[in-house]
Amino acid sequence: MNVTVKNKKLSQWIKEVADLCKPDDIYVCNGSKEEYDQMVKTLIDSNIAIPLKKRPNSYLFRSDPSDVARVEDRTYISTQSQDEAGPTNNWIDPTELKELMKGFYKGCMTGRTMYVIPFSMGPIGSPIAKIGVEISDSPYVVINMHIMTRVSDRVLELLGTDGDFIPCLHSVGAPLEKGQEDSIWPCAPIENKYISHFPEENLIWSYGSGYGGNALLGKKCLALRIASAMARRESWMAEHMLILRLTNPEGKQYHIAAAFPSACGKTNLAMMQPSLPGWKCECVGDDIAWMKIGPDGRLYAINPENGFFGVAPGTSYDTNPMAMDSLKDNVLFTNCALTDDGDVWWEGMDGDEPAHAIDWKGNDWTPESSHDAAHPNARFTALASKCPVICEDWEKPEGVPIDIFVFGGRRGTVVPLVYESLNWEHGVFLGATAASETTAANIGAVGNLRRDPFAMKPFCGYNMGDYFQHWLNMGEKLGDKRPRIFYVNWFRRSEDGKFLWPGFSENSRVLKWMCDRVDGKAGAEETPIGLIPKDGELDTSGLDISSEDMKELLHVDTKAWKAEIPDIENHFSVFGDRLPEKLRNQLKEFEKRLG
Ligand code: TSX
Ligand code: MN
Repeated sequence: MNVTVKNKKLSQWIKEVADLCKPDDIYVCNGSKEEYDQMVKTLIDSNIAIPLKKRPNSYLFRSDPSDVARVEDRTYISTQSQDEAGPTNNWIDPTELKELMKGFYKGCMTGRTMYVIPFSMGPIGSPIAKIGVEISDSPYVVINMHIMTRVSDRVLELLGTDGDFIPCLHSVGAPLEKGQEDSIWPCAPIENKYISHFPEENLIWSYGSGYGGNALLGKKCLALRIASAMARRESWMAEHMLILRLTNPEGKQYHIAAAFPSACGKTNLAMMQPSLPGWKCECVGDDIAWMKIGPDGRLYAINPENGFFGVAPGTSYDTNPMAMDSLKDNVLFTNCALTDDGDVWWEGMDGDEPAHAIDWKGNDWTPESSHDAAHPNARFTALASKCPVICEDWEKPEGVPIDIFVFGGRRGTVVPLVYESLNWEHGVFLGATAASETTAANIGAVGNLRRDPFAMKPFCGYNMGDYFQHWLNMGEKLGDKRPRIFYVNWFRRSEDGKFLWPGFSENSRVLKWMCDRVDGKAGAEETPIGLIPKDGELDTSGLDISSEDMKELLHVDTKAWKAEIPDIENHFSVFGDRLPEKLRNQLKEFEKRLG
C-alpha cells in the first residue's frame, strides 16, 4: 500500500476487502493528474486504451459485447424486509445476498491491483455533498471516477480519523492466474453480475460488470439509490434531474430542475441554447440533483457529479452543440467507432459517414455494413468544466434555488406540449404517473407506454410508494416556497406522423412561459389535466408553425385522457397500501374533472 490511511473505518474496511479479494497490490488514489496519466499509460501499453489523434488526451475503450449497459434485472435493493424495497426493486435478504456475493468476491482480485478511490459527490466540503470511497480492481473505473466525481486526497483529509463515508465495493469479477493474459475488458458472465445496495447501512457491493452505472458507483448507486434513501431519512431530495439556469432579458435568473425517462434528450435540454433573443441558458448538471431546504426556506440544488457520462449516438452539433464542444480534449469514449484518421464516430454525428471505420467490437465497418458502427449505448465521459455553458455557480457549495420542477415523457399523442399542475399535490401526481413511449434506444418493443415515476423507477433505493409520500411531505415543509411543477412533451406528432414541435432551442419558448407563470405574467387556461398556456401566451414569434399545429400541440383530448385512466389505476395498484391516500384522491379528482 502506497500511503497510511488514518481514518479508522477506512483502514479496517481496506483490510477486510483485501483479506477477502486477495489483490496482488493496494493503491490509494489521490486524484492527481500524474496519477491519471500513469493509469492511462498502463492502459495504453496493454492495448486497452486507444489514443485519439484528433482529440488531445482522449482515449477510446471497447467493452466486452456482454457488458454494454446497466443491468436492471441484476440490480438489488437489499433491505431487512422486502416491503421496504417495494414493488419496483429486485430484492434478496441482506444476509443471504452477502453470503452469496462473498463467495464471488473470494480471491476475485488475484493478479490485479486493488484501487482505493476516495471521492466527494458535490463540491468538497459543501453542506449538501457526501463522501464515498470506491474500492475497485479496474483502472478504467479509476480514470472515469477522476472525471465523474471529485477524487482527491483532500477527501481523506476531510474524513480525519473518525469521519464517515459510503463504502462502494466493486470488482470486475475476473481474477488472473499466474501467467494468465488479461482480456481487454475483463468481466463476469451475466448470471454472476450483482449490483447490490444495502440502504439501511449505506453500503454498495457491485460484482461482475465494468460498465457505466454498474461500476462507477458514485453515480446511480450512490447519488441516486443510496442517496434517495438517506434523503428520505434526513428530509432532503436526491433526484434524477438536470439542473439549468435560465436568465431573462432583464437579467432575472430562474433555476429549473427536470426529470425525464431515457431517450427524451435530458442532456440536450441541460445544455440547450435558447432561440429567444436576450434569453440565456446555463448548465448546472445533466443527470442528478441533490436538494436541501436552505436558511431562507427555499429548495437549493447541487449537481453531485463532476462530469457527464453521456450517450454518444445522436449527439451532434445539430442536437447538442455545447456537448460537442465539451468533447474536444480530455475525454474518455467507450464503444464508439474509430475512424481511419484517429477520431471517434457514432451514428447521428454531423457530416458524412466515414467510408471506413473500426466498429465498437473492433471489426471493419463501412456504410454498407448491416450493423451500427457505434453501440447504441456508447458513451463519452467528459469534465463538466469543459462545457462552454457550464454555469459559473455550478460548484457553489450551497447550490442554486430551484423555482421550477419539470416532468416529461415521450408521447406521440394525447399529452400536450406543456401544462402546469394545479397545485403541489397535483404536481406530485404528474410525477408519479409520468410515462414515456419506448424507442429503439431502450429495451422492449418500440412504442409501448412505460410508466417511469419521476424518472426514478430504476433508481429509487426504497419503496416507491413511500417515495411519493416523501414528495408530498417535502411540499408541506416548503409551504409557499414550493417550486411550481410543469409537465412537457416535446414529441407530439401530427396525424401523418411528423413532429409538431421543433424542439431543441425552441424549447426556450416553453421555459419562458414557465418563468412568466412564476412571475404571474403569463395567462393559463384551466383544463381537466392542468393549466395550459392561454391562446397567444406561448411566445411563437419568428417561429414557422401554423396556428392549426399550435392548437393541436396544446389540445386536451378529454376522451383520450379518459382512456388513460385504467393504465394509471393499474400502475397505482402495484403500490398497494403504500400508495399515499392523497395520490389515490388525485386520481379520483382527475376522473371527476374529465367528467
Ligand atoms: O433532445 C431532444 N429534445 C430536447 C432538446 C433540448 N430531442 C432528441 C431526443 C432523442 C434523445 C428531440 N427530438 C426533441 C427535443 O426537444 N424534439 C425531438 C423531435 C424532433 C426531431 C427532429 C426535428 C424536430 C423535432 N427536426 C426538425 O423539425 C427539422
Ligand atoms: Mn440518468
